[in-house]
Amino acid sequence: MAGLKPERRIAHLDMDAFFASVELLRYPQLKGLPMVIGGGRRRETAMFERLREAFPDTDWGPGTLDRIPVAFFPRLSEYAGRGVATTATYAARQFGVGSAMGLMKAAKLCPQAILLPVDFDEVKRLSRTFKRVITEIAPVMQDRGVDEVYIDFTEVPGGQREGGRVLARLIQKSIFEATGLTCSIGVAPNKLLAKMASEFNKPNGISIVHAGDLQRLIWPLPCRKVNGVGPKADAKLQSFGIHTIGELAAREPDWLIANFGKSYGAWLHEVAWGRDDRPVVTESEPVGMSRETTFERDLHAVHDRAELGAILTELCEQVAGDLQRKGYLARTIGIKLTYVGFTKVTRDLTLDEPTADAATIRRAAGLCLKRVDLTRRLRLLGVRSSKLVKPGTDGPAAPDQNARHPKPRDKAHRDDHTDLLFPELD
Ligand code: DCP
Ligand code: MG
Repeated sequence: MAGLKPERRIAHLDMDAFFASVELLRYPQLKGLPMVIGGGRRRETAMFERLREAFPDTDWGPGTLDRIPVAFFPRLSEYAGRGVATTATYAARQFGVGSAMGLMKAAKLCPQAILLPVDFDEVKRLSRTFKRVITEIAPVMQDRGVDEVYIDFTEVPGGQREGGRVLARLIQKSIFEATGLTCSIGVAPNKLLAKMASEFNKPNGISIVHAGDLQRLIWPLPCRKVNGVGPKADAKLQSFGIHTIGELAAREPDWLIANFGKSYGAWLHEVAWGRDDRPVVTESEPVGMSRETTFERDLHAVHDRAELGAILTELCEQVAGDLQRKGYLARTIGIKLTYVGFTKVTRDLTLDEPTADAATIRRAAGLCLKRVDLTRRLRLLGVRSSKLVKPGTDGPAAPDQNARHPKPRDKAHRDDHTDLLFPELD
């Protein structure tokens, strides 16, 4: 079989109830109980005060966490405020509690659930640990956030056995040994299908998908399961009577393009047929370089024009410097704004020629700024370069994996206030 290319096997690994599982390592006596993670400051202080009162002879501290009686933990029913759940254990999910749900609403569904805040430091530490375990076994890994990664199994010794199941099992076992945490893994011909497959057997599951399984395993799923079909696109699909991926696959590409635009429509057709050739991009290849700054006081495009202009120029110079130092040119330049009230907007622009020149980046960033509302006060401004190329090579150094699939862009529109800020661009 020499010379034959091995079948592409891509895994998506996602930790199970990650933030909650991190707390269970510290408090193993809570295993199996409904627990919700969310809310503000750490509430364990109150718990320790009550413990010391009830058991003054015990030295309650970091070494005795696993001995705290369950009755002493804070409950969801005691919560008052506007916080939301970041996650819930599977026992709590049975009551209908889930991510992004208001804690007061969650309390109605499952008042007895234990409520703990997120320990970000611990979450980050364990995130680094499980990713290191993976790269020691399978080096081509792409970070997708704190609790998920893509892994290319194709060239890993044993990565093809049982469609990837053997390697997936080894990774699960190694992560569990190193951290005590469980995860779920989907292995498929590409990232798109792997991402869906990792959800099939949660928690602590492995799912293997082959190209021939499309009809049986993927087509019955709702369109929303496709990473890149958001609530808006889903609502529009539903309005056409398209509920499942199979129904999407049945539509003509021309019809999809006519109704969803050239790039998104074409993409919808491809994903419905399970097609996706995006590579797994490792950390060493940057997808973009960006700089941003949060202002010391909120700024206004008109009243603080000079200051904002100077900040933008400086950010562009920093991005240009980063690109030059690392030896890249960027084809796309974008900006990011956060308004007072935390609404965020981004705009980008693809250049005819890739660049690392500060003035060119500044001009492009200025054009992007013309496409946003500048009547509102700003908290943060950022400049991002992406679609990087190494000079002397044709292709992209790394396609922009962070950007979701192309979606219809907002129409550029003129805004007179930006002209005040960037008169030189006219
Ligand atoms: N998270 C968050 N806010 C959300 C969703 C998630 O802060 N709206 C955090 C908490 C999760 C972590 O990100 O623990 C990972 O998100 P997942 O969607 O993977 O959810 P879980 O890992 O908690 O659960 P699952 O077992 O379904 O993956
Ligand atoms: Mg998860």
